[in-house]
Amino acid sequence: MPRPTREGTVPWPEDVAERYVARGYWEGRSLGEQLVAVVDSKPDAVALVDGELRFTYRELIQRVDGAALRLRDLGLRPDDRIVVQLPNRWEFVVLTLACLRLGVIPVMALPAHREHEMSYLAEHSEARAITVPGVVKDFDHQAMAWKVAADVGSVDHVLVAGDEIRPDSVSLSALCDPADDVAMARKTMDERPPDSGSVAVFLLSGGTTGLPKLIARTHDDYTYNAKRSAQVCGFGLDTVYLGVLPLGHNFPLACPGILGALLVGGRVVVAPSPAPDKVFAQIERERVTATAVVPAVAQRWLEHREADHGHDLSSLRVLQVGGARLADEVARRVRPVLGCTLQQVFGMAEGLLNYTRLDDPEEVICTTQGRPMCAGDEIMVVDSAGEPVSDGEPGILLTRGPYTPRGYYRAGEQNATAFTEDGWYRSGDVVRIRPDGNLVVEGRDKDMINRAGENISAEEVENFAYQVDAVGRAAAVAMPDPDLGERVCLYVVPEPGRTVVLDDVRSAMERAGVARFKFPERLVAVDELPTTKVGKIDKKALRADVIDRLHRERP
Ligand code: OOB
Repeated sequence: MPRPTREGTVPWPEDVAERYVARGYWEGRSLGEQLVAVVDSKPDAVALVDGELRFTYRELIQRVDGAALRLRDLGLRPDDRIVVQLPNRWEFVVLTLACLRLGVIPVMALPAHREHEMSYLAEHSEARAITVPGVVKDFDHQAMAWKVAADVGSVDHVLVAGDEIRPDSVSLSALCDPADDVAMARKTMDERPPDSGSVAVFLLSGGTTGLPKLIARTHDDYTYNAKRSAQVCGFGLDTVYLGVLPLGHNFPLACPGILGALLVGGRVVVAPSPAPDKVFAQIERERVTATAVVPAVAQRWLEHREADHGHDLSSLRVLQVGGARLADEVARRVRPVLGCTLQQVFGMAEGLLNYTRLDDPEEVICTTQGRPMCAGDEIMVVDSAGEPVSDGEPGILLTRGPYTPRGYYRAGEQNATAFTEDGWYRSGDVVRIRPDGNLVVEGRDKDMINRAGENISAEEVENFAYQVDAVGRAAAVAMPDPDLGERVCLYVVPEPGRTVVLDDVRSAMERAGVARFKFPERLVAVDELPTTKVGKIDKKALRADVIDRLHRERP
Protein backbone atom coordinates (compact mmCIF):
# COMPACT_ATOMS: atom_id res chain seq x y z
CA MET A 1 0.00 0.00 0.00
CA PRO A 2 1.43 3.46 -0.83
CA ARG A 3 2.25 5.50 2.21
CA PRO A 4 2.71 9.15 1.32
CA THR A 5 3.82 10.06 4.83
CA ARG A 6 6.80 7.79 4.50
CA GLU A 7 8.32 10.15 1.93
CA GLY A 8 8.22 13.06 4.34
CA THR A 9 9.74 11.31 7.34
CA VAL A 10 13.37 10.73 8.24
CA PRO A 11 13.78 7.09 9.24
CA TRP A 12 16.25 5.75 11.79
CA PRO A 13 19.25 4.19 10.01
CA GLU A 14 18.66 0.51 9.38
CA ASP A 15 21.35 -0.81 11.73
CA VAL A 16 20.07 1.42 14.51
CA ALA A 17 16.50 0.24 13.92
CA GLU A 18 17.67 -3.36 14.09
CA ARG A 19 19.36 -2.64 17.38
CA TYR A 20 16.16 -1.15 18.81
CA VAL A 21 14.27 -4.28 17.78
CA ALA A 22 16.95 -6.59 19.16
CA ARG A 23 16.93 -4.79 22.50
CA GLY A 24 13.17 -5.12 22.71
CA TYR A 25 12.38 -1.39 22.55
CA TRP A 26 10.39 -1.88 19.36
CA GLU A 27 7.88 -4.68 19.62
CA GLY A 28 6.63 -4.81 16.03
CA ARG A 29 2.99 -4.32 16.98
CA SER A 30 0.73 -1.35 16.29
CA LEU A 31 -0.82 0.63 19.14
CA GLY A 32 -4.24 -0.75 18.22
CA GLU A 33 -3.02 -4.33 18.60
CA GLN A 34 -1.47 -3.43 21.94
CA LEU A 35 -4.82 -2.07 23.08
CA VAL A 36 -6.80 -5.08 21.91
CA ALA A 37 -4.57 -7.35 23.97
CA VAL A 38 -5.49 -5.38 27.09
CA VAL A 39 -9.20 -5.37 26.21
CA ASP A 40 -9.23 -9.14 25.96
CA SER A 41 -7.50 -9.60 29.28
CA LYS A 42 -9.93 -7.45 31.30
CA PRO A 43 -13.06 -6.63 29.28
CA ASP A 44 -15.23 -5.71 32.25
CA ALA A 45 -12.87 -3.30 33.96
CA VAL A 46 -13.68 0.40 33.61
CA ALA A 47 -11.35 1.97 31.05
CA LEU A 48 -12.66 5.49 30.54
CA VAL A 49 -14.62 7.97 32.64
CA ASP A 50 -16.00 11.33 31.51
CA GLY A 51 -18.33 12.90 34.06
CA GLU A 52 -21.25 10.51 34.42
CA LEU A 53 -20.15 8.37 31.48
CA ARG A 54 -18.19 5.21 32.21
CA PHE A 55 -16.99 2.74 29.57
CA THR A 56 -15.52 -0.66 30.28
CA TYR A 57 -12.72 -1.94 28.07
CA ARG A 58 -15.30 -3.92 26.11
CA GLU A 59 -17.50 -0.86 25.62
CA LEU A 60 -14.47 1.20 24.73
CA ILE A 61 -13.25 -1.13 21.98
CA GLN A 62 -16.79 -1.41 20.60
CA ARG A 63 -16.91 2.35 20.23
CA VAL A 64 -13.36 2.47 18.86
CA ASP A 65 -14.20 -0.13 16.23
CA GLY A 66 -17.47 1.61 15.40
CA ALA A 67 -15.61 4.88 14.90
CA ALA A 68 -12.88 3.22 12.82
CA LEU A 69 -15.46 1.64 10.52
CA ARG A 70 -17.31 4.92 10.08
CA LEU A 71 -14.08 6.79 9.37
CA ARG A 72 -13.54 4.23 6.65
CA ASP A 73 -17.08 4.75 5.36
CA LEU A 74 -16.26 8.45 5.07
CA GLY A 75 -13.47 7.43 2.74
CA LEU A 76 -10.53 7.71 5.13
CA ARG A 77 -7.82 5.16 4.52
CA PRO A 78 -4.67 4.10 6.34
CA ASP A 79 -2.10 6.89 6.22
CA ASP A 80 -4.72 9.60 5.63
CA ARG A 81 -4.43 12.49 8.07
CA ILE A 82 -7.05 14.07 10.32
CA VAL A 83 -6.44 17.27 12.28
CA VAL A 84 -7.75 16.72 15.80
CA GLN A 85 -8.68 19.69 17.94
CA LEU A 86 -10.86 18.55 20.81
CA PRO A 87 -11.33 19.45 24.44
CA ASN A 88 -10.69 16.79 27.06
CA ARG A 89 -13.74 14.61 26.59
CA TRP A 90 -14.35 10.94 25.90
CA GLU A 91 -14.64 11.43 22.13
CA PHE A 92 -10.99 12.47 22.01
CA VAL A 93 -9.96 9.12 23.42
CA VAL A 94 -12.28 7.05 21.24
CA LEU A 95 -11.39 8.91 18.05
CA THR A 96 -7.65 8.77 18.70
CA LEU A 97 -7.77 5.04 19.38
CA ALA A 98 -9.93 4.51 16.29
CA CYS A 99 -7.29 6.29 14.21
CA LEU A 100 -4.53 4.19 15.73
CA ARG A 101 -6.46 1.04 14.98
CA LEU A 102 -7.25 1.99 11.41
CA GLY A 103 -3.90 3.60 10.60
CA VAL A 104 -5.39 7.05 10.01
CA ILE A 105 -2.96 9.59 11.45
CA PRO A 106 -4.23 12.18 13.92
CA VAL A 107 -2.49 15.55 13.76
CA MET A 108 -2.65 16.76 17.34
CA ALA A 109 -3.69 20.43 17.28
CA LEU A 110 -4.14 22.34 20.52
CA PRO A 111 -7.49 23.71 21.75
CA ALA A 112 -6.04 27.23 21.62
CA HIS A 113 -5.15 27.03 17.94
CA ARG A 114 -7.09 29.27 15.58
CA GLU A 115 -7.49 29.58 11.84
CA HIS A 116 -3.87 30.57 11.30
CA GLU A 117 -2.46 27.44 12.91
CA MET A 118 -5.26 25.08 11.87
CA SER A 119 -4.98 26.00 8.17
CA TYR A 120 -1.28 25.45 8.26
CA LEU A 121 -1.63 22.07 9.97
CA ALA A 122 -4.30 20.90 7.53
CA GLU A 123 -2.32 22.08 4.57
CA HIS A 124 1.07 20.80 5.64
CA SER A 125 -0.30 17.38 6.51
CA GLU A 126 -2.72 17.36 3.54
CA ALA A 127 -5.45 16.37 5.95
CA ARG A 128 -8.64 14.75 4.67
CA ALA A 129 -10.66 15.75 7.73
CA ILE A 130 -10.73 18.08 10.70
CA THR A 131 -12.38 17.39 14.02
CA VAL A 132 -13.35 20.17 16.40
CA PRO A 133 -15.74 20.93 19.24
CA GLY A 134 -18.73 23.23 18.60
CA VAL A 135 -18.70 26.54 20.44
CA VAL A 136 -16.22 26.80 23.31
CA LYS A 137 -16.00 30.03 25.32
CA ASP A 138 -17.81 31.97 22.58
CA PHE A 139 -15.50 30.72 19.87
CA ASP A 140 -17.14 28.79 17.05
CA HIS A 141 -14.69 26.02 16.18
CA GLN A 142 -17.08 24.47 13.68
CA ALA A 143 -17.25 27.71 11.65
CA MET A 144 -13.46 27.95 11.79
CA ALA A 145 -13.07 24.36 10.61
CA TRP A 146 -15.30 25.00 7.60
CA LYS A 147 -13.28 28.09 6.75
CA VAL A 148 -10.14 25.96 6.87
CA ALA A 149 -11.85 23.31 4.74
CA ALA A 150 -12.73 25.98 2.16
CA ASP A 151 -9.08 27.08 2.01
CA VAL A 152 -7.39 23.73 2.08
CA GLY A 153 -8.40 21.55 -0.84
CA SER A 154 -7.61 18.19 0.74
CA VAL A 155 -10.15 18.60 3.57
CA ASP A 156 -13.45 16.89 2.77
CA HIS A 157 -14.97 16.36 6.20
CA VAL A 158 -15.54 18.32 9.37
CA LEU A 159 -16.35 16.19 12.42
CA VAL A 160 -17.91 18.01 15.36
CA ALA A 161 -18.24 17.07 19.01
CA GLY A 162 -21.20 18.74 20.64
CA ASP A 163 -24.83 19.53 20.03
CA GLU A 164 -25.27 22.14 17.36
CA ILE A 165 -23.96 20.29 14.39
CA ARG A 166 -24.38 21.76 10.92
CA PRO A 167 -25.99 19.44 8.36
CA ASP A 168 -22.77 19.31 6.36
CA SER A 169 -20.69 18.33 9.43
CA VAL A 170 -20.39 14.82 10.85
CA SER A 171 -21.51 14.25 14.43
CA LEU A 172 -18.52 12.89 16.29
CA SER A 173 -20.52 11.33 19.11
CA ALA A 174 -22.65 9.40 16.57
CA LEU A 175 -19.48 8.40 14.72
CA CYS A 176 -18.22 6.96 18.01
CA ASP A 177 -21.28 4.72 18.59
CA PRO A 178 -20.67 0.99 18.62
CA ALA A 179 -21.23 -0.65 15.23
CA ASP A 180 -24.52 -2.52 14.68
CA ASP A 181 -22.59 -5.76 14.50
CA VAL A 182 -19.85 -5.35 17.08
CA ALA A 183 -18.28 -8.78 16.45
CA MET A 184 -18.03 -8.09 12.75
CA ALA A 185 -16.53 -4.63 13.37
CA ARG A 186 -13.96 -6.12 15.70
CA LYS A 187 -13.01 -8.79 13.17
CA THR A 188 -12.69 -6.28 10.34
CA MET A 189 -10.44 -4.06 12.40
CA ASP A 190 -8.35 -6.95 13.71
CA GLU A 191 -7.66 -8.15 10.19
CA ARG A 192 -5.42 -5.43 8.86
CA PRO A 193 -3.54 -3.56 11.57
CA PRO A 194 -1.19 -0.81 10.42
CA ASP A 195 2.48 -1.62 10.05
CA SER A 196 4.33 -0.99 13.33
CA GLY A 197 6.95 1.11 11.56
CA SER A 198 4.35 3.44 10.04
CA VAL A 199 3.39 6.82 11.47
CA ALA A 200 0.92 6.57 14.37
CA VAL A 201 0.49 10.24 15.28
CA PHE A 202 1.76 13.64 14.33
CA LEU A 203 2.74 15.66 17.37
CA LEU A 204 3.57 19.35 17.17
CA SER A 205 6.87 20.88 18.04
CA GLY A 206 7.02 24.20 19.78
CA GLY A 207 9.54 25.16 17.08
CA THR A 208 11.62 28.32 16.98
CA THR A 209 10.91 29.10 13.34
CA GLY A 210 7.37 30.29 13.12
CA LEU A 211 4.68 27.67 12.86
CA PRO A 212 4.90 24.32 14.65
CA LYS A 213 6.64 21.47 12.86
CA LEU A 214 5.10 18.03 12.64
CA ILE A 215 6.78 15.17 14.44
CA ALA A 216 5.97 11.77 13.00
CA ARG A 217 5.86 9.24 15.80
CA THR A 218 5.67 5.61 14.72
CA HIS A 219 3.64 2.83 16.34
CA ASP A 220 6.88 1.18 17.47
CA ASP A 221 8.41 4.28 18.97
CA TYR A 222 5.25 5.66 20.52
CA THR A 223 4.28 2.34 22.06
CA TYR A 224 7.67 2.26 23.73
CA ASN A 225 7.24 5.89 24.79
CA ALA A 226 3.97 5.07 26.57
CA LYS A 227 4.82 1.62 27.95
CA ARG A 228 8.26 2.44 29.28
CA SER A 229 6.88 5.65 30.82
CA ALA A 230 4.15 3.59 32.49
CA GLN A 231 6.82 1.32 33.96
CA VAL A 232 8.93 4.20 35.26
CA CYS A 233 5.85 5.83 36.78
CA GLY A 234 4.63 2.67 38.47
CA PHE A 235 1.42 2.45 36.42
CA GLY A 236 -0.54 -0.79 36.67
CA LEU A 237 -4.02 -2.29 36.89
CA ASP A 238 -4.89 -0.05 39.84
CA THR A 239 -3.85 3.18 38.15
CA VAL A 240 -6.49 5.86 37.75
CA TYR A 241 -4.99 8.55 35.54
CA LEU A 242 -6.58 11.98 35.35
CA GLY A 243 -6.05 13.72 31.99
CA VAL A 244 -5.99 17.42 32.77
CA LEU A 245 -3.62 19.02 30.25
CA PRO A 246 -4.87 19.21 26.64
CA LEU A 247 -4.86 15.54 25.69
CA GLY A 248 -3.25 16.04 22.28
CA HIS A 249 -0.05 17.13 23.99
CA ASN A 250 2.62 14.45 24.30
CA PHE A 251 2.76 14.68 28.10
CA PRO A 252 -0.86 13.68 28.92
CA LEU A 253 -1.11 11.55 25.80
CA ALA A 254 1.77 9.15 26.28
CA CYS A 255 4.13 10.11 29.12
CA PRO A 256 2.60 7.79 30.35
CA GLY A 257 -0.68 9.67 30.02
CA ILE A 258 -3.84 8.13 28.69
CA LEU A 259 -2.09 5.68 26.38
CA GLY A 260 0.26 4.48 29.11
CA ALA A 261 -2.63 4.00 31.54
CA LEU A 262 -4.72 2.07 29.01
CA LEU A 263 -1.86 -0.13 27.81
CA VAL A 264 -1.34 -1.46 31.34
CA GLY A 265 -5.06 -1.97 31.98
CA GLY A 266 -5.53 1.11 34.16
CA ARG A 267 -8.33 3.64 34.06
CA VAL A 268 -8.48 7.05 32.40
CA VAL A 269 -10.57 9.91 33.73
CA VAL A 270 -10.78 13.02 31.56
CA ALA A 271 -10.91 16.45 33.17
CA PRO A 272 -12.48 19.25 31.17
CA SER A 273 -10.83 21.94 33.30
CA PRO A 274 -7.71 22.32 35.47
CA ALA A 275 -9.57 24.52 38.00
CA PRO A 276 -8.48 23.17 41.41
CA ASP A 277 -11.94 22.93 43.00
CA LYS A 278 -13.28 20.89 40.08
CA VAL A 279 -10.17 18.72 39.78
CA PHE A 280 -9.98 18.02 43.51
CA ALA A 281 -13.64 16.94 43.53
CA GLN A 282 -12.87 14.61 40.62
CA ILE A 283 -9.79 13.17 42.33
CA GLU A 284 -11.89 12.43 45.40
CA ARG A 285 -14.83 10.94 43.48
CA GLU A 286 -12.81 8.75 41.10
CA ARG A 287 -9.98 7.92 43.53
CA VAL A 288 -7.41 9.25 41.04
CA THR A 289 -3.86 7.96 41.59
CA ALA A 290 -1.81 9.99 39.10
CA THR A 291 -2.00 13.10 36.96
CA ALA A 292 0.22 15.46 34.99
CA VAL A 293 0.35 19.24 34.98
CA VAL A 294 2.57 22.17 34.03
CA PRO A 295 4.23 24.23 36.80
CA ALA A 296 1.67 27.06 36.55
CA VAL A 297 -1.17 24.61 37.26
CA ALA A 298 0.77 22.88 40.05
CA GLN A 299 1.23 26.23 41.70
CA ARG A 300 -2.50 27.02 41.53
CA TRP A 301 -3.34 23.66 43.04
CA LEU A 302 -0.88 24.16 45.89
CA GLU A 303 -2.28 27.59 46.70
CA HIS A 304 -5.83 26.29 46.62
CA ARG A 305 -5.02 23.33 48.81
CA GLU A 306 -3.21 25.46 51.37
CA ALA A 307 -6.37 27.56 51.74
CA ASP A 308 -8.95 24.78 51.52
CA HIS A 309 -8.67 21.17 52.67
CA GLY A 310 -12.21 20.34 51.63
CA HIS A 311 -11.48 17.28 49.51
CA ASP A 312 -10.04 13.85 50.19
CA LEU A 313 -6.94 13.58 48.01
CA SER A 314 -5.52 10.53 49.74
CA SER A 315 -5.76 8.36 46.62
CA LEU A 316 -3.28 10.58 44.74
CA ARG A 317 0.16 8.98 44.64
CA VAL A 318 2.00 10.88 41.91
CA LEU A 319 1.82 14.41 40.63
CA GLN A 320 3.86 14.71 37.46
CA VAL A 321 5.06 18.21 36.68
CA GLY A 322 6.79 19.20 33.43
CA GLY A 323 6.66 21.30 30.31
CA ALA A 324 8.55 24.17 31.87
CA ARG A 325 11.05 24.56 34.71
CA LEU A 326 9.51 23.97 38.13
CA ALA A 327 11.06 26.19 40.79
CA ASP A 328 12.75 24.19 43.57
CA GLU A 329 10.74 26.08 46.23
CA VAL A 330 7.46 25.09 44.58
CA ALA A 331 8.67 21.50 44.16
CA ARG A 332 9.35 21.21 47.89
CA ARG A 333 5.74 22.09 48.74
CA VAL A 334 4.17 19.27 46.73
CA ARG A 335 4.54 16.43 49.22
CA PRO A 336 3.63 18.33 52.40
CA VAL A 337 0.67 20.12 50.79
CA LEU A 338 -0.80 17.50 48.46
CA GLY A 339 0.43 14.40 50.26
CA CYS A 340 1.77 12.72 47.12
CA THR A 341 5.08 12.16 45.39
CA LEU A 342 6.25 14.77 42.94
CA GLN A 343 7.70 13.51 39.69
CA GLN A 344 9.53 16.02 37.53
CA VAL A 345 9.28 15.38 33.81
CA PHE A 346 11.56 17.07 31.33
CA GLY A 347 10.27 15.95 27.98
CA MET A 348 9.70 17.06 24.43
CA ALA A 349 7.36 16.10 21.63
CA GLU A 350 10.52 15.29 19.65
CA GLY A 351 11.09 12.30 21.92
CA LEU A 352 13.51 12.17 24.85
CA LEU A 353 11.84 11.85 28.24
CA ASN A 354 13.57 12.46 31.55
CA TYR A 355 11.87 11.50 34.77
CA THR A 356 12.78 11.70 38.42
CA ARG A 357 12.05 8.24 39.80
CA LEU A 358 9.34 7.73 42.39
CA ASP A 359 11.83 6.39 44.95
CA ASP A 360 14.52 9.03 44.35
CA PRO A 361 15.68 11.00 47.39
CA GLU A 362 13.59 14.12 48.01
CA GLU A 363 16.59 16.27 47.05
CA VAL A 364 16.70 14.73 43.56
CA ILE A 365 12.94 14.99 43.12
CA CYS A 366 12.85 18.65 44.13
CA THR A 367 15.96 20.05 42.48
CA THR A 368 16.47 18.08 39.25
CA GLN A 369 14.46 17.35 36.13
CA GLY A 370 15.28 13.66 36.20
CA ARG A 371 17.20 11.38 33.86
CA PRO A 372 16.45 9.61 30.57
CA MET A 373 13.95 6.78 30.85
CA CYS A 374 15.70 4.42 28.46
CA ALA A 375 19.17 2.87 28.45
CA GLY A 376 19.14 3.43 24.70
CA ASP A 377 18.73 7.21 25.07
CA GLU A 378 21.92 8.98 24.10
CA ILE A 379 22.54 12.45 25.44
CA MET A 380 25.39 14.87 24.81
CA VAL A 381 25.93 18.35 26.22
CA VAL A 382 27.81 20.73 23.95
CA ASP A 383 29.00 24.34 23.80
CA SER A 384 28.02 26.84 21.14
CA ALA A 385 30.73 25.45 18.83
CA GLY A 386 29.21 21.97 19.16
CA GLU A 387 32.05 20.61 21.31
CA PRO A 388 31.19 18.51 24.36
CA VAL A 389 31.52 20.49 27.59
CA SER A 390 33.44 19.19 30.62
CA ASP A 391 31.51 17.01 33.06
CA GLY A 392 28.98 18.94 35.08
CA GLU A 393 29.23 22.11 32.98
CA PRO A 394 26.09 23.57 31.44
CA GLY A 395 25.64 23.29 27.69
CA ILE A 396 23.12 22.57 24.98
CA LEU A 397 21.45 19.18 25.13
CA LEU A 398 21.59 16.94 22.07
CA THR A 399 19.86 13.58 21.96
CA ARG A 400 19.15 10.44 19.94
CA GLY A 401 17.26 7.32 20.86
CA PRO A 402 14.60 4.72 20.15
CA TYR A 403 11.70 7.16 20.51
CA THR A 404 13.40 10.32 19.19
CA PRO A 405 12.82 10.57 15.42
CA ARG A 406 15.68 11.74 13.21
CA GLY A 407 13.91 14.69 11.61
CA TYR A 408 10.69 16.67 11.34
CA TYR A 409 8.07 15.78 8.75
CA ARG A 410 8.63 17.47 5.39
CA ALA A 411 11.06 20.00 6.77
CA GLY A 412 14.35 19.49 4.95
CA GLU A 413 15.55 23.01 5.59
CA GLN A 414 14.75 23.09 9.31
CA ASN A 415 16.09 19.58 9.76
CA ALA A 416 19.49 20.77 8.59
CA THR A 417 19.73 23.00 11.65
CA ALA A 418 17.55 21.17 14.19
CA PHE A 419 19.44 17.87 13.71
CA THR A 420 23.14 17.13 13.32
CA GLU A 421 24.40 15.06 10.43
CA ASP A 422 24.66 12.11 12.79
CA GLY A 423 20.98 12.38 13.64
CA TRP A 424 21.24 14.09 17.01
CA TYR A 425 18.30 16.33 17.84
CA ARG A 426 19.41 19.77 19.00
CA SER A 427 16.95 20.46 21.80
CA GLY A 428 18.04 24.06 22.37
CA ASP A 429 17.76 23.44 26.11
CA VAL A 430 20.70 24.38 28.31
CA VAL A 431 21.26 21.62 30.86
CA ARG A 432 23.85 20.38 33.30
CA ILE A 433 24.33 16.69 34.09
CA ARG A 434 24.99 16.00 37.76
CA PRO A 435 27.41 13.25 38.80
CA ASP A 436 24.41 11.07 39.73
CA GLY A 437 23.17 11.34 36.13
CA ASN A 438 20.22 13.63 36.78
CA LEU A 439 19.70 16.64 34.53
CA VAL A 440 19.11 20.18 35.67
CA VAL A 441 17.53 22.48 33.11
CA GLU A 442 19.34 25.79 33.39
CA GLY A 443 17.80 27.70 30.54
CA ARG A 444 17.39 27.80 26.83
CA ASP A 445 19.52 28.46 23.84
CA LYS A 446 16.62 28.40 21.42
CA ASP A 447 14.68 31.56 20.79
CA MET A 448 11.41 30.67 22.49
CA ILE A 449 9.12 31.87 25.19
CA ASN A 450 7.61 29.24 27.48
CA ARG A 451 4.22 30.49 28.69
CA ALA A 452 2.73 28.00 31.13
CA GLY A 453 4.28 25.12 29.20
CA GLU A 454 3.30 26.43 25.75
CA ASN A 455 6.39 27.07 23.68
CA ILE A 456 6.06 30.22 21.62
CA SER A 457 8.44 31.02 18.80
CA ALA A 458 9.85 34.54 19.18
CA GLU A 459 10.26 34.70 15.43
CA GLU A 460 6.59 34.01 14.80
CA VAL A 461 5.54 36.84 17.11
CA GLU A 462 8.06 39.18 15.47
CA ASN A 463 6.69 38.36 12.03
CA PHE A 464 3.25 39.47 13.14
CA ALA A 465 4.67 42.64 14.67
CA TYR A 466 6.13 43.50 11.25
CA GLN A 467 2.62 43.45 9.80
CA VAL A 468 2.01 46.67 11.73
CA ASP A 469 3.12 49.54 9.49
CA ALA A 470 4.58 51.67 12.24
CA VAL A 471 6.89 48.89 13.42
CA GLY A 472 10.46 49.41 12.24
CA ARG A 473 12.17 46.61 14.15
CA ALA A 474 10.81 44.08 16.60
CA ALA A 475 12.19 41.54 19.05
CA ALA A 476 10.11 39.23 21.24
CA VAL A 477 11.59 37.96 24.48
CA ALA A 478 10.48 36.10 27.56
CA MET A 479 9.44 38.19 30.54
CA PRO A 480 9.44 36.27 33.81
CA ASP A 481 6.04 35.90 35.43
CA PRO A 482 5.18 34.49 38.85
CA ASP A 483 2.00 32.77 37.61
CA LEU A 484 2.80 31.54 34.11
CA GLY A 485 6.57 31.22 34.23
CA GLU A 486 7.04 33.52 31.27
CA ARG A 487 5.00 35.87 29.12
CA VAL A 488 5.77 37.44 25.75
CA CYS A 489 7.32 40.90 25.88
CA LEU A 490 7.80 42.71 22.60
CA TYR A 491 10.50 45.32 22.05
CA VAL A 492 9.76 47.63 19.17
CA VAL A 493 11.64 50.38 17.37
CA PRO A 494 8.87 52.45 15.77
CA GLU A 495 9.31 53.96 12.30
CA PRO A 496 10.48 57.60 12.55
CA GLY A 497 7.73 59.86 13.82
CA ARG A 498 5.31 56.98 14.50
CA THR A 499 4.10 55.36 17.68
CA VAL A 500 3.22 51.72 18.32
CA VAL A 501 1.11 50.41 21.17
CA LEU A 502 0.55 46.87 22.37
CA ASP A 503 -2.95 46.75 20.95
CA ASP A 504 -1.70 47.44 17.41
CA VAL A 505 0.23 44.19 17.42
CA ARG A 506 -2.42 42.22 19.27
CA SER A 507 -5.08 43.37 16.79
CA ALA A 508 -2.90 42.31 13.87
CA MET A 509 -2.60 38.87 15.43
CA GLU A 510 -6.30 38.76 16.17
CA ARG A 511 -7.09 39.57 12.54
CA ALA A 512 -4.76 36.83 11.36
CA GLY A 513 -6.56 34.31 13.56
CA VAL A 514 -3.57 33.45 15.74
CA ALA A 515 -3.85 31.46 18.97
CA ARG A 516 -4.18 33.91 21.87
CA PHE A 517 -1.46 32.43 24.04
CA LYS A 518 1.06 33.83 21.57
CA PHE A 519 -0.10 37.45 21.90
CA PRO A 520 2.50 39.76 23.50
CA GLU A 521 1.45 41.05 26.90
CA ARG A 522 3.83 43.96 27.16
CA LEU A 523 5.30 46.29 24.58
CA VAL A 524 8.42 48.33 25.15
CA ALA A 525 9.15 51.01 22.57
CA VAL A 526 12.86 51.83 22.28
CA ASP A 527 15.05 53.97 20.02
CA GLU A 528 17.25 51.07 19.05
CA LEU A 529 17.72 47.38 19.84
CA PRO A 530 20.95 46.24 21.47
CA THR A 531 23.13 44.04 19.25
CA THR A 532 25.82 41.46 19.85
CA LYS A 533 29.33 41.70 18.45
CA VAL A 534 28.27 39.89 15.30
CA GLY A 535 25.37 42.30 14.83
CA LYS A 536 22.50 40.04 15.92
CA ILE A 537 19.81 41.38 18.22
CA ASP A 538 21.07 40.82 21.75
CA LYS A 539 18.14 39.02 23.32
CA LYS A 540 20.05 38.37 26.50
CA ALA A 541 20.36 42.11 27.03
CA LEU A 542 16.64 42.55 26.31
CA ARG A 543 15.68 39.85 28.79
CA ALA A 544 17.85 41.55 31.39
CA ASP A 545 16.24 44.88 30.51
CA VAL A 546 12.70 43.65 31.00
CA ILE A 547 13.63 42.06 34.34
CA ASP A 548 15.11 45.38 35.34
CA ARG A 549 11.90 47.18 34.37
CA LEU A 550 9.79 44.72 36.34
CA HIS A 551 11.97 45.21 39.41
CA ARG A 552 11.73 48.97 39.18
CA GLU A 553 7.94 48.82 38.92
CA ARG A 554 7.51 46.64 41.98
CA PRO A 555 5.95 48.70 44.78
C1 OOB B 1 6.86 19.05 26.67
O1 OOB B 1 6.99 18.96 25.33
P1 OOB B 1 7.03 20.18 24.30
O2 OOB B 1 7.43 19.61 23.01
O3 OOB B 1 5.76 20.95 24.37
O4 OOB B 1 8.15 21.19 24.84
C2 OOB B 1 9.48 20.74 24.99
C3 OOB B 1 10.32 21.83 25.60
C4 OOB B 1 11.68 21.34 26.05
O5 OOB B 1 12.61 21.32 24.98
C5 OOB B 1 12.00 22.38 27.09
O6 OOB B 1 12.41 23.59 26.50
C6 OOB B 1 10.69 22.62 27.77
O7 OOB B 1 9.70 22.33 26.80
N1 OOB B 1 10.50 21.72 28.94
C7 OOB B 1 11.06 21.93 30.16
C8 OOB B 1 10.60 20.88 30.99
N2 OOB B 1 9.81 20.07 30.25
C9 OOB B 1 9.76 20.60 29.01
N3 OOB B 1 11.88 22.89 30.62
C10 OOB B 1 12.26 22.81 31.92
N4 OOB B 1 11.86 21.84 32.77
C11 OOB B 1 11.03 20.85 32.36
N5 OOB B 1 10.63 19.89 33.21
O8 OOB B 1 6.85 20.10 27.25
C12 OOB B 1 6.76 17.74 27.39
C13 OOB B 1 6.64 16.56 26.68
C14 OOB B 1 6.53 15.36 27.34
C15 OOB B 1 6.54 15.34 28.72
C16 OOB B 1 6.65 16.51 29.44
C17 OOB B 1 6.76 17.72 28.77
